[in-house]
Amino acid sequence: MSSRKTYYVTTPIYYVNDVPHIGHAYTTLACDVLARFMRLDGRDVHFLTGTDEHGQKIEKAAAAAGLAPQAFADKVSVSFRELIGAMNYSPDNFIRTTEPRHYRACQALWEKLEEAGDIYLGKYAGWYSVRDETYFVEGETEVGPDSKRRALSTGAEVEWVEEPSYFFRLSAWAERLLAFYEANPRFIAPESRRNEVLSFVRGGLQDLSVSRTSFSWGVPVPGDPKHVMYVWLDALTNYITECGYPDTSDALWKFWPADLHMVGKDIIRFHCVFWPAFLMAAGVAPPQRVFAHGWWTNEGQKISKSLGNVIDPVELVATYGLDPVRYFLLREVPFGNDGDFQRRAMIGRLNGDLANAYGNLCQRVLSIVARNCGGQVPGKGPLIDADTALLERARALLAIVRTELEEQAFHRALAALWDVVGEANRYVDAQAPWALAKTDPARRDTVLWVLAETIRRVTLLVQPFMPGSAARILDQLAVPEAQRAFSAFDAELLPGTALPAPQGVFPRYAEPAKAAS
Ligand code: ME8
Repeated sequence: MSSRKTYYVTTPIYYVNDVPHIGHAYTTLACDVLARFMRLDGRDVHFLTGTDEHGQKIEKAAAAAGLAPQAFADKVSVSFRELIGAMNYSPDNFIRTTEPRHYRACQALWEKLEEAGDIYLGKYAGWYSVRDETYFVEGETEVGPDSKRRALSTGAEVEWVEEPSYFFRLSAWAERLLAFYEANPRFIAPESRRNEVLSFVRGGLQDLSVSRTSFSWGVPVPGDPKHVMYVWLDALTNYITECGYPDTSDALWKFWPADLHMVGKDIIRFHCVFWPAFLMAAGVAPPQRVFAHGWWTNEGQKISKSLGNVIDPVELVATYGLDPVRYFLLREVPFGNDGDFQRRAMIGRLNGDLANAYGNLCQRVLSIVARNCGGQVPGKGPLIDADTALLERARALLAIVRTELEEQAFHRALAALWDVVGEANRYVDAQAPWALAKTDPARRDTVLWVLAETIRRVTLLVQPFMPGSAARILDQLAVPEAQRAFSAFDAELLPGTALPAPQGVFPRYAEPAKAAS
């Protein structure tokens, strides 16, 4: 059995009512970078994503598509699975809520909640938004000029629901939740979201309807199959289904409690209020952390199907290349904030940070080495202050990136890496290795070695963000596969190692010429 420290990271499971867009791609990308980083850093990682397939919203979408819910879910779930290849994600598993193991986990959790006295039968009468799969009290809604009632927070239409329902005694959990947040200050991030959750819980909690009777597409309630479970109780449970729940002797149970549930800010209440309450009531430890990131808009507009401005990640990758898209999404916007997708900014990052700064650094260093050093890692002579200063900055990066990623500050991790790229480019200009060729070839070799070694360190840390490009650069430095984990961060490049011919990794993006009319 492995004694390495575990790391369990999850994405939300996405509704299969529609195909994935840039927002879904973003959340999974953030998790992918963390999973890859932690693996390279020696952790025993489990990275889970998947699809949320039950509930009224899916039932309606299936009906609109003229398909049975299961057939519809099977079809749309595939488009989320295909995104894994298109975006080069590295999940360890893809879970679907229609799997038998998930029914078992949901029903086992339900029985625990019932045994604990936290579930009772009553009747729900109130507003419900199918789009959000959320209950709203009247004060959270308003009637618009079109005389339709909508939820104030999401703008989604609500409908009046009156039906027998089981309730979870959420009202009894407010104090215990507040004590839990107090004892676990890292549980909700960023800070602004934490404040939002605290004030919601301090305002008092109402019991939560956890079953529905007016449709049947869901997990049946044990002992009362006229009821299906509320889709959020079902969905949240996926995180423990994966670890074998209720079988705590399952090999994957070692991953629970999860290190991180990554979510968008729209679903924070479900993850930070309902979920820890369900788990504590069932005697299961809550997750360690929930990070709620911000919302992407498209050139200033909310991304929506009706506006016709949904950004397709596959198309984006086809236009700009996979790694530039991965880089841009995590570099452009401070993680946690809302972001506006602008093609100009995308092209600016691609040509500026990637082609001009990093790509050019690699290209010019490696091509001088290829031309002047016999296609080998150059010899390393005595170091001067400028050399050790640059090498020290590169050496310090591992600790910096580790700290930033513990906080999910992807943008700061990348900024730290690119600071060193900038420093290295200034060092090339200052040391001018091309001018040393005639006067002092030994010194020229040392300068080139310092640069190659700096590129190696930076690139080891670029791997989680841009795995394909980083691998190509490490190949050009002849860094063996076995030396790409961070345990080899301090293993320096060996002078004399044969290098393959260099090749550019980040081509500039040029707007396609407009077709002549
Ligand atoms: O909520 N910007 O699924 P969902 C950034 N099934 N992120 C966005 C985004 C945008 N414009 N649009 C979507 C559900 N997202 C439930 C989750 S979990 C137990 C159940 C991302 O398909 C963001 O992560 O509506 C958001 O939380 C998620 O997609 C919602 O996906």
